[in-house]
Amino acid sequence: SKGHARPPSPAFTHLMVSAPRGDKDTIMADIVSYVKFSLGRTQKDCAVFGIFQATATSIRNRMLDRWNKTQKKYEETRAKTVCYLSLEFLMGRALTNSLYSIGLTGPYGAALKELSFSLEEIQAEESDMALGNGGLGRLAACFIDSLATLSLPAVGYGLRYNFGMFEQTIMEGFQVEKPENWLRRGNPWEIERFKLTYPIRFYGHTSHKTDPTTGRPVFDWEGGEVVNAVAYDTLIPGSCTANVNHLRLWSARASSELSLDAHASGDYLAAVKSKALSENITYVLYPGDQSEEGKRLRLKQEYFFVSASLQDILSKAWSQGIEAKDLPKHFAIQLNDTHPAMAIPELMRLLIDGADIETIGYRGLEWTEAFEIVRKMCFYTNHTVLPEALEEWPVYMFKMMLPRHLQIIYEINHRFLEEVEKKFPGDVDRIRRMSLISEGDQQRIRMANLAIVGSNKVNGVARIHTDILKASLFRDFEEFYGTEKIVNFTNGVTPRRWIAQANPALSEFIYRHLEQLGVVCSQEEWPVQLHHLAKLAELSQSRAALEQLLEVKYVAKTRLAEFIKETCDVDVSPDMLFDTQVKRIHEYKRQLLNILHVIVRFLSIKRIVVEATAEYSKKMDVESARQAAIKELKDANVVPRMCLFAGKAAIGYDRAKRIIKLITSVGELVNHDRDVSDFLKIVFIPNYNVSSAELIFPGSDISEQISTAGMEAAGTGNMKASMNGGLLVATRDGASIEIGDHVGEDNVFFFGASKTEIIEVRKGYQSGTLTEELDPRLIDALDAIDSGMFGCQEYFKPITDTIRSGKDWFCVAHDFAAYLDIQDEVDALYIDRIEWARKMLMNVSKSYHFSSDRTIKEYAEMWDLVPVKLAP
Ligand code: 4GP
Repeated sequence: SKGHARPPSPAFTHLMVSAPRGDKDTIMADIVSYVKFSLGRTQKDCAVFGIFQATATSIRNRMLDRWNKTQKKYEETRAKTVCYLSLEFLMGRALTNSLYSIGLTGPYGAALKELSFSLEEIQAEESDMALGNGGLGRLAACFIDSLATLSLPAVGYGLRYNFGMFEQTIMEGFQVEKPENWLRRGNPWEIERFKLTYPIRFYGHTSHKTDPTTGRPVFDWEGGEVVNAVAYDTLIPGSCTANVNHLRLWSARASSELSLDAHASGDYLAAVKSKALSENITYVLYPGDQSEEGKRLRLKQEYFFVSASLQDILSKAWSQGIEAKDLPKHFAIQLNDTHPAMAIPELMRLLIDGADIETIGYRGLEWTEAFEIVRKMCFYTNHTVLPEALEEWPVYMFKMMLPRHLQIIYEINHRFLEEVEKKFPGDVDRIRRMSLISEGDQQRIRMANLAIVGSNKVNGVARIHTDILKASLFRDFEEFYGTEKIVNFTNGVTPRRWIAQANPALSEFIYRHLEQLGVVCSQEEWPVQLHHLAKLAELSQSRAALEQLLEVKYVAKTRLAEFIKETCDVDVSPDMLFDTQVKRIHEYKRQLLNILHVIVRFLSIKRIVVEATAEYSKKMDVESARQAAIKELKDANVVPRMCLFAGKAAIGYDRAKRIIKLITSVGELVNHDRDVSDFLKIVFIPNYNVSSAELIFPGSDISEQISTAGMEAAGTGNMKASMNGGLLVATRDGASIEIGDHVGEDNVFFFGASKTEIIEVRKGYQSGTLTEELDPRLIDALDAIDSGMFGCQEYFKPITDTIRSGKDWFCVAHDFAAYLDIQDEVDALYIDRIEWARKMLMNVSKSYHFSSDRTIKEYAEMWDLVPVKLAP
C-alpha cells in the first residue's frame, strides 16, 4: 500500500517504457554485465552454461518489455481472454524459439561470436522443459505459440513440476528411468510472482446454515490443510507480432513456514516434515500415460492447479469490476482433457460459497445462475478413446479430500439426471450410463461425464476421432444434447518450431521458391501464413526444384546421422532410407508391427547373402565370397534402410518395456551382422523429447503412423513429418486420414484394416469364428524371436504368444501382410528419386492445413475471441 501512496515518478515512467535496444553492442554489454554482476564471474571462470544464462536473461528482458505492453493493451481493451488449462506443457527449449520470434537471431549470433561463443553451443546448454508425457502436452505447447502469434489474449495455466518427464536411459537394452531435474541449474526464463499467491484447501469439513434474508443455504468449508499456490510466469512471444503472452505455472508452498502446533509442542522436525509434505504437490509430473492409475497425489495436483488458476482468473475479473453474469464475455476456459475437469465444481463453489481471499468478491450466486455461467465459460477437449484413460476418481477420496466438491457434483448430477429422465422417461440404462457417478463395487466420479455436462462444447482432435466420440464413446450425450455440442477441431502443429527452426534448409527452399513463384511474403511471414505453401505444388514438374528438395532432405539426414552417432554410437549413412517411428511406446501404436517387419527384412537379407556367399565360395575364399554376395545385392538395387525408434514407455507398462527391449536386441544383432549391416540398421534413440524430435522429423524419409485403426485420436507426429517432406506409412487412423485428403491419397502409403474392419476382426477373435492363418513371414519372425536369436527368449515369449494365440487386440497379425506389401512399395518408389521428391513436395506444399494457427482460429471462433494486436 505504501507503494501506491507514493507520487508517480516521471523518471520511473520514462525508464519503464524505454525498450532495451536490439543491436549487437547492447546485447554484448548485457551478456557481459550479467556474467559480471549477477553471476559474479569473470571471462576466465564463466562456463558456457553461464553464457547461456546471461543470453537467456537478456532475451527474456526484451520480451518482458513487450509483455508489459501487451498486457496493458489487453486490459485497456477489456479483451476476452482464453485460459488454457493443461496439466501438461511439453515446451522443449525456448532459446531458439524466442530469438526467432523477436527477430533477433542475427544480432545475438553476432554478439556471441564476438564474445567467442556460438549460438549453437549456447542453445545446446538448455534443458528441455518437459512438463508433459506426450501428444496432449505437446499440443498445448503448439497452441500457446499459435495463440500468441495470432495476437489472441491467452494464458496457459499449468503446474511447475520440479521434476518433469523422467529421463529415459537404455541399459543393456532395457528402459531405465531417472529423475529429470530440469531446475537444478535454475531457469532463466521464469519470473516468480510472489504477489500472485492463492490458498488451496484440502480435507476438512463442510457445514451449512440458512441465510435469513434469502432463505438459501450458505455453505462453509473449513479445517483441513491449506497449501499456497505461487505463480511462475514464462513468456510466450508470438511471431510477426509484438504480442507476448504467458504461461502461468503454479508451485506449491506451505501456507505457514512451519506448522505452529507442532512447533509449539517442540516437535521441530515434524513441523519441517509437514511443510515438505505440502510442497510435494508440485514435485513431480505423473509419468503414466493413458494407462496410468489414479493416485491420491494426482487428484491433489488436479485440484490444486484448477483452484489456483480459477482464483487467478476471478481475482483479475473482480479487480476489473466485471459482474458475475458477464464473466463468460471476458473469459473462456479450455479444459485440456479431463485433468482440469474439477474446474466445473470449483467454479460453482467460488461463485456460490465464495473464495477464501478478499480479492475475489463473487459469492452468493443462485445455483442455476452459477451453472449457466460455468457452462458458458468452460469447453472440454477429449484426446483419447482408450477406455482405461477415462479418468474416474473414487467417491470416498473426494469425500475426504474435497468434501464440498462432492456435494456440488452430486447436485449437478441430480439436476442433470432429472433432465435426462424427462427426455428419456424410464430409460434406466441410459440414466445409469450418463450419470456422473458410476456404481459398482466402488462408486466413482466419471470426470468425462462431468466435463461434458459442465461445458459449452466438447471437441475431438481429428475427424475420425470426433466421429467415434459422437457414435460411441459419448453417444448418449450426442443424443441428449443434439449434434451441436460435440465438435471437431483437427489438431495442428506450429510451423515456427517444426519447420522454420527445425529445418533451416527446407525453410530456405520454401522462401526462395515462394519468391520465385511471385508470392510476396518475407522470410518471417511464410510460417504465419502457411497457406502460401500451396503454391509450391506448381514446382512438381520442375526437376531442378525436386533435386533441390532431395538435397534439403540430405542435409537434414546428415545432421540426424551425426546425432545418431553421438547418442547411439551407430554409423548410418544418409544414403540409406531413413524410416522413423517416434512417439510414446504403446501397443496400439504398434511399434511391434514395425520391428516384426524389420526382423523379416533382416532374415530375408541374411538368407540371400548367406546363400550367395555359399555359392561364390565354391570359387573363392569366404570373405571375398561374402563381399561378392553383398555387392550383388547392392547392384540389385536393394534399398538400405535405417529404422529409427524413439519413445518412452510408461513406468508401469510392462508390455511396452518388453517391446523396447525387443527393438534394442534386434538392433544389437543386426547392426553387428556383417552380412546385413550395409543394408539395415536399427537404432533406438534414448530419451525422446522435443529437441530430438526437432532433428528426427526433418531427417525422416518415412514416418511410421501405424496405429490400429480407430485408436489414435489424431497424432501430431504425422503432421510434423509431412510438413518436413517425410512420407507417411499410415493406417487410416487419426489425422493421417485428413493428411491424405490434403496432400493427396497417392502421396501417403496407406495400408491395413479400416476402423470398421478392425471391429469385425475383433468380433471374430472374440467369438472364435475368425481363425486367420498367420502370414508365413510373420511365423518366421516369431520363430526367430522364440529361438533366442535375439536373446531374452523367455522375456519376449508373452509378446510372441499373444500374436500366435490370436488374442491380438491390436491386430498386428491381421495387418501384417498389407504392411509388408506397402513397405515393398516404399522401396520401389525410393529408387525413383524424382518421383519420390514429387511426393515429398506435395507433402510440404499441401500440409499447410495442419498448422496449429488454423486449429486455433477454429477454436477462437468457438471461444468468441478476437485478436488484439500490439502496434509493432
Ligand atoms: C494424445 C493422443 O494419443 C494423440 O493421438 C493426439 O494427437 C494428442 O493427444 C493431442 O490431441 N493423447 C494423449 C493422452 O497424449 O494423454 O491422452
